[in-house]
Amino acid sequence: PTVISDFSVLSTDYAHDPYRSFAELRERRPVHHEAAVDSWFVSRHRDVRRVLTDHETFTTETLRVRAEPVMRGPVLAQMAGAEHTAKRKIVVRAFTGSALKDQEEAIRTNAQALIAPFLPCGRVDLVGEFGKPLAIQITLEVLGLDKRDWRKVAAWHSGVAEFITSIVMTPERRAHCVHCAEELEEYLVPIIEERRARPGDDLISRLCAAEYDGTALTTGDVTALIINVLAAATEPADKTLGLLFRHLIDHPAQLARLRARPELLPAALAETLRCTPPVQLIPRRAVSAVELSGTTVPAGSTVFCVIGAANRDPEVFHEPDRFDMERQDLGAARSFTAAAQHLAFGAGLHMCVGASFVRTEIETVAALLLPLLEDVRYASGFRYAESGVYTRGPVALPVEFR
Ligand code: 2IO
Repeated sequence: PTVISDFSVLSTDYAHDPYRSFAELRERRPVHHEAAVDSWFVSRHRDVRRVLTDHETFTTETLRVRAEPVMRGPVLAQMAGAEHTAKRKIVVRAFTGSALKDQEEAIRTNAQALIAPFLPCGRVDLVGEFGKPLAIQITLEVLGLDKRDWRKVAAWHSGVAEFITSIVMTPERRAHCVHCAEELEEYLVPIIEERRARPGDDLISRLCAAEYDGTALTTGDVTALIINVLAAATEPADKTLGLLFRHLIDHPAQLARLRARPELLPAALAETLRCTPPVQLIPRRAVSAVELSGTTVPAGSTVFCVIGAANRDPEVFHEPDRFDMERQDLGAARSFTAAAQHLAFGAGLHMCVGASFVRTEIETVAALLLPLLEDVRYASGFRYAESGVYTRGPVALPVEFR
């Protein structure tokens, strides 16, 4: 009998647990067409890598409608050629090398201050009470913005993030998100103009001073790049931290081993990113008709890379559904570089510019938390749950400790 399946990426089943659909997607619908949004969902590791690295066929043009309205201008990932190379270099410099060394201190200080009040009571929600405020505070500090504004920036950010991570959106939500972005822009513009007049050694000042093709970046260009960095550094950060602790709590033997050998932390983080990438979808536009795993995707199509499914492809990873921070086929050391096997940072020209930064961020915070949270476990009665189809992470992570 023919089984008529009504599989949909937009279903509540998929939102509840996308992981259980990944094998079926890769095996039976590796290039799944989602009619309601006229988009193609690609799930095999080989195809996803192709989509992300074949820049002739697949472009980031999708971001013009998915991001520009709330970024208030073009983001790095939308750019190409010499402009992309030049502007990407400025942002990379601000988040690697000696800049990153200085940021380590800001990361540690903020994490210490945020966790301190919870230590006497032996209980904290690692997402809502710690990870979320921490992510926004660290982002503000590294951007040279006023940390005291974190609550209002966090509220605007959530509207911006909702816009870029929605697959379908009502006109009401759309209006709300664009309004958040406009307020964020209004907040940033005077700060950018101030830095232009009196430069410091922060990213905003450096972007203002930068020239491309003989002309300086406009305040509009700088605004878009700052909102880009703000969203990219904030939205996946608390999710990654929550997911790391969730895996460690679920695997007590690996947690014990990590406590004994803290040098395994990069591997634990890399395996977290493979197993449960916080950014689950990456969109592209196919400029010409192209065949992927036997299906021809027409010219002009929107293609979503299903990163979570590609990262669990048995063609690449042995026992892919198992969390194993010491797996041999991951290569933890290169997991934060262009040679990464997992695709959590994407691949190709637009691979995440924040990979080194988030590695330092999560490692610094986890190294600080682990000794403080002795015997860490889920709070009694807590049932683990995740949300999000585009970016995905724990809804909450209330833990108890000694
Ligand atoms: C900000 C999903 C937060 C990026 C995006 C419009 C462009 C780009 C990404 C990541 C994470 C976001 N896309 N970062 O997937 O800059």
